[in-house]
Amino acid sequence: MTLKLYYHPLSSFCQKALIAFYERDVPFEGVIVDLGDPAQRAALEALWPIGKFPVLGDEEKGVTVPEASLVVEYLDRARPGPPPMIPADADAALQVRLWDRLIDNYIHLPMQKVVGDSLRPEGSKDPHGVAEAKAQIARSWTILDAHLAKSGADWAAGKAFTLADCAAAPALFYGNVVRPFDGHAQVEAYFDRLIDRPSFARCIEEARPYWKFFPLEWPESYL
Ligand SMILES: N[C@@H](CCC(=O)N[C@@H](CS)C(=O)NCC(=O)O)C(=O)O
Repeated sequence: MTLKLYYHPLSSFCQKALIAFYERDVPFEGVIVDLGDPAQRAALEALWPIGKFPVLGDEEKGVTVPEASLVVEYLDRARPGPPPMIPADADAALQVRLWDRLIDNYIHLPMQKVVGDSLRPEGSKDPHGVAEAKAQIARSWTILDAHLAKSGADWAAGKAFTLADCAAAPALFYGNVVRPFDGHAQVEAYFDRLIDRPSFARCIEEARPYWKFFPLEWPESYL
C-alpha cells in the first residue's frame, strides 16, 4: 500500500477526498491527524507548510499532494478506473471543475468562516463577516437550485457522479447547518441523493463519533 491520506473524519475537505477513495474502493493507509496536538500539527506542516488537510502521500512515487480537488484528480490518474471523477472529455471536465470551484468558494469556504467564527473568543468575533458568509451561502442555494432545475440531471455537473459531487456532499452537509436550504426543493432533493450515496454515507458514519467536537448544534434531521 503506497497511498497515505493524512486527514480527520470530521473535516469537510477531508470528506471530499475520502468520497473519491470510497467511490472506487481505492486502498489507502489513513493517518488521522489531531490538529490540537502540536506534534501532529508540526508533522502535517512538515509535509505541507500550509498545515491544512487532506494531504495525500504517494510513497512509491515520492509525491505529496495537498488540496482536496488535487487529491481527487491525482487519484483519477494514479488509480484509474470507473467511475472517473473528472471526465476525459475536456468540455465536460471544465463543467466539473467549474462546479467544484463554485461549491468550494461560495459554499464551503463561507461555511468554514461561520464555523470558525463560532470558535473565536468573545471580543474577537466578526459578526459582519459571518452575515456576509451566510448571505453568500443563501445566494449559492438559489444558484444551485436553478442550475439543478435547468439541467434536470441527478448530479452537480451532469449525469455522472464527479469531483463536483465530492465537493458538494460535505459542503451541503455542513452548509445546511449554518444556513439551512430553506425550501430550495432541487437542493434538498440533491442533498438526499448525496447522503444516500454509499461513499458519502460512509463518511458521515465515520465522522459521527467526532460530532461532539463540532461547535454548532446539529439539525434534528441529522440525529
Ligand atoms: N483549500 C484546502 C482547504 C482545506 C481545509 O481548509 N482543511 C481544513 C479542515 S476542513 C483544515 O485543515 N483546517 C485546519 C486549520 O486551518 O488549521 C482544500 O481544498 O483541501
